[in-house]
Amino acid sequence: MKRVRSVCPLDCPDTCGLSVDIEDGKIVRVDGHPDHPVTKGAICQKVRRFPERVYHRGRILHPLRRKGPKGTLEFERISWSEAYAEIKSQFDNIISKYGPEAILPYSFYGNMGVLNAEGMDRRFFNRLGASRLERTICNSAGATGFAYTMGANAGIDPEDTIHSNLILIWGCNVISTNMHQMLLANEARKRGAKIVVIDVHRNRSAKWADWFVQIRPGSDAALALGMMHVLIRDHLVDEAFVSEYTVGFDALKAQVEAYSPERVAELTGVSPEDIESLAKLYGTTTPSFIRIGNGLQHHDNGGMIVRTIACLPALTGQWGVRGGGAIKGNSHYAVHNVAGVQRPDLLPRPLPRLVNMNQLGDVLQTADPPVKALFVYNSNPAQVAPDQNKVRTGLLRSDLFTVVHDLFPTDTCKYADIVLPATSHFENLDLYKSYWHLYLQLHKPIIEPLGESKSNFTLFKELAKVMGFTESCFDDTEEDMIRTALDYKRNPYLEGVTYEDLWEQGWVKLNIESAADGTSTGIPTPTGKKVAFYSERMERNGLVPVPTHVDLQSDDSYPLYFTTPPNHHFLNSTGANVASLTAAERRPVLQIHPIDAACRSIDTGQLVRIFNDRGEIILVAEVTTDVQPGLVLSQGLWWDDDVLGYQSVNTLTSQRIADMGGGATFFSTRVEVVKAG
Ligand SMILES: Nc1nc2c(c(=O)[nH]1)N[C@H]1C(S)=C(S)[C@@H](COP(=O)(O)OP(=O)(O)OC[C@H]3O[C@@H](n4cnc5c(=O)[nH]c(N)nc54)[C@H](O)[C@@H]3O)O[C@H]1N2
Ligand SMILES: Nc1nc2c(c(=O)[nH]1)N[C@H]1C(S)=C(S)[C@@H](COP(=O)(O)OP(=O)(O)OC[C@H]3O[C@@H](n4cnc5c(=O)[nH]c(N)nc54)[C@H](O)[C@@H]3O)O[C@H]1N2
Ligand code: SF4
Ligand SMILES: [Mo]
Repeated sequence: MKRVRSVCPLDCPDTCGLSVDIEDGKIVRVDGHPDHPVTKGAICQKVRRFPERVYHRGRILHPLRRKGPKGTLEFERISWSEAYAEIKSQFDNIISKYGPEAILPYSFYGNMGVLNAEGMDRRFFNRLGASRLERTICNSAGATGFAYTMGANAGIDPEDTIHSNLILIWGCNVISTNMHQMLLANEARKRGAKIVVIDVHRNRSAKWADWFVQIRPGSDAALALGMMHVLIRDHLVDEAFVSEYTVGFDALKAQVEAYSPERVAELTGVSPEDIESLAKLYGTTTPSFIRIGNGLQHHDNGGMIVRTIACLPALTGQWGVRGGGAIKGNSHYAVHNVAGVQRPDLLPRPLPRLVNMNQLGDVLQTADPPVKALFVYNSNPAQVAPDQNKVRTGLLRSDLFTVVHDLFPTDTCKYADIVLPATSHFENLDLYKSYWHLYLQLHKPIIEPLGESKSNFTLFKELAKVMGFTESCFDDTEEDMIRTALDYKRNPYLEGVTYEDLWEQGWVKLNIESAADGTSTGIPTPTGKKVAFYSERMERNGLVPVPTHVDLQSDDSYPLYFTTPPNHHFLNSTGANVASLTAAERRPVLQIHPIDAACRSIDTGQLVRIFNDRGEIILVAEVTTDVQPGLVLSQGLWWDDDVLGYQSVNTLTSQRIADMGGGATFFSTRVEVVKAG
C-alpha cells in the first residue's frame, strides 16, 4: 500500500489537498491531506466516495457509436481510430458545407485542471475556427458586477477570516458549497465572531448561523442599499477611507436616500427593525467580512446585486483590516498565461461567432449558420442547462452530429453519436488553481488510465493530428503546458512559483504578500484604481452607474418563485449516479411553505406537478417553513433515472440572460404547483 498526494478536481471553491491510499494499483481510500494549509485534512462526503465513483460499474471504458435512436443509450463498441475517423469525416464534411462555425464546443468545469478544462481543447477549437462558447453558466453576472465596483475579481485571503468579528454569508450555502469557509468562520466564532446568513430559505448554513435573515428572491441590492442608507444616516461611514480609496460617494449618498428601511422592507420582506439592526451591527463591528455567493447572482439582476453588496466594505473602511473585506471570488490572483496556454492567435479572422452557453436550447434550433456538430466535454448540458425541453429537442435533431467525452453515460450521452471515455483526474498530470484560497497545486497521475480512457488533453492533442494540424503547440506535453501557464510576468502573484517547487511540495502559495496592490491587508483593487460607488465604466456600457434595485423580470404570470440550488452530496450533476450519495440525498423533493401548500391542498409526501410555459415536472412535496411563502425550492441536479417522469428542474428554468456578463438566471424562475393527478 502507498499513500500519495492528490487534489480535488471538482468545481468547488475549496480545491482541497487530498491524501489517497493505493493498493495493488487501485485507489482504496480518499481523505483530506492533513498538511494542506487551508483545507487541513477535512473533505466532504462527495469526495470521500471517489473510490466508488472511479471504479463505478457504469464507467465508460472504450469509445462507443450510437446504434439505437437518439435519446436512448444504445451503443456499440468501436476503437479510438474508428471514432477519430468518424469525427474527422463529419467535421470535414460540415466545414466544407457550412464553415467551421457550424461546430460548437460545449464544456464547463467537470474537471477544474488548467490543462483538462481549458488547455489543449482551446487550442484545438481555436485552430479549427469553431464557434466560441461564452462560459457564463456559473458566476459571470456576479463576477462582472463585483469587478465594476472593485476593479477585479479579488477579495481577501480566506485564511484571514479567522480574524473577522462579523461574518455575513450572503446568498451562499457554505456548509455544502464551501465547507472550509464554514470551518474558518467557526474559528472566528470561537474568538467571539457573529455569523449572519442572508438567504431565501433556511438552508444548512442558516441553521448553523447566529442569525438568519430571510430575504425575497432578487431583492438583495435593495437590502444592501437600505443598510447603506442607515450607515450614512447614522454617520457609521469611514470618511477617511471613503475619501482616499473610493469615487462617487456623493452619488451613492443621493441614491440611498430613496432606500429607507420602510421601503426596503417592502422590497425585501425583511422587517425595518432587522434592516436597522443589521446595518448597525455591520457599521459598528470590525473586522467584518462578507462571503458573497453565487446563489444570489443567478437572477435577472444578479450583476447589480453583487456590484451593490460589494460597496459595503469600502463604505465602512473594512478593506485593509486583517479579516475585513469580502470574497466573491479570488480568481484574479491566480491568473496564468492564458494566451500561451489557449493560443487565441490560432483563431481565424474575422473571429468566429460567440455563443452564450445558457442559450444552448435556442442556439441548437435557430443559429445561422446552423450548429451541425456539438462536442461536449466536462459538462452535462442535458441536465445543467436551462430550458431543458428546448435543449433536448435540439439534441434530438437527426442532422446534428454530437460527440460526448465523459467518464459516465450521462443524460447528455443519450443524444451522442460518438461517446468517448474520459480518465478521472487521478489518472492525469495537471495544474489546479482555487477561486477562493491562494494556493496552486500540481497533480501527478496516481493510477493508470482505466480501460481505454483518455484525458481531455490527450484527446484534443490526438484529434489535432487527425485533423492535420501541424502547429508545434500540438506537440506540447503536459509539463510543457504547465510551464507555459506559470510563465507569466504580468502577474506578480506568480513570481517565484515554479514547476519544480510544485512538483516537490504539491502546493505553493501565491506570492501575495510582496504584491503592491493586493497584500492580505491591502485593498484588492488594481493599482491606481479606486472602489467605484459611481462607475463610469458601467455608464459607458449602458448600465445604471450607481447601485440600484431592479425588480426581477416576470416573463409569465405564474405565482411562485422556483429556486433550485445545489444539494449537499452532489456537485452539480456530478455524483448523482453514485449510489451512496443518492442514498444520502434520498430523493428530489419540492419544499413548499404551509400557506402555499394549504391553499393547494398539498401535504408532505404527496406528488405535485410543477409547471410553467416551458414544461412540467413531478416531485414529492415537503411542506416546511424552511422556505418562505411565495417560493418553492428543490435542491440538486438529479439524473433522469431518479426523477419521476424523467424530467428534472431545468425543464422549468429560462434561457433569459442576466443584466451583466451574460450570466444565467436559474433562480428567477416562476411556476405554479398543483397536486399531481
Ligand atoms: N455540495 C455542493 N457544493 C458545490 C456545488 C454543488 O453542486 N454541490 N456546486 C459548486 C458550484 S459550481 C458553485 S457555483 C457553488 C455554488 O454555491 P453557492 O455560492 O453557495 O451558491 P448556491 O448554492 O447556488 O446558492 C446559495 C444560496 O443562495 C440562495 N439564493 C437563491 N436566490 C437568492 C437570492 O435572491 N438572495 C439570496 N440572498 N440568496 C439566494 C439559495 O437558496 C442558496 O441557499 O458551489 C460549488 N460547490
Ligand atoms: N437549476 C440549476 N441549474 C444549474 C445550477 C443550479 O444551481 N441550478 N448550477 C449551475 C452552475 S453554478 C454550474 S457551474 C453548472 C455546472 O454544469 P456542469 O459543469 O455541466 O456540471 P456537472 O453536472 O458536474 O457535469 C460535469 C461533467 O463533466 C464530467 N467530467 C468530469 N471530469 C472530466 C474530465 O476530466 N473530462 C471530461 N471529458 N469530462 C469530465 C463529469 O462526469 C460530469 O458529467 O450547472 C448550472 N446549472
Ligand atoms: S468538493 Fe470541495 S469540499 Fe469536497 S473535497 Fe472537493 S474541494 Fe474539498
Ligand atoms: Mo457554478
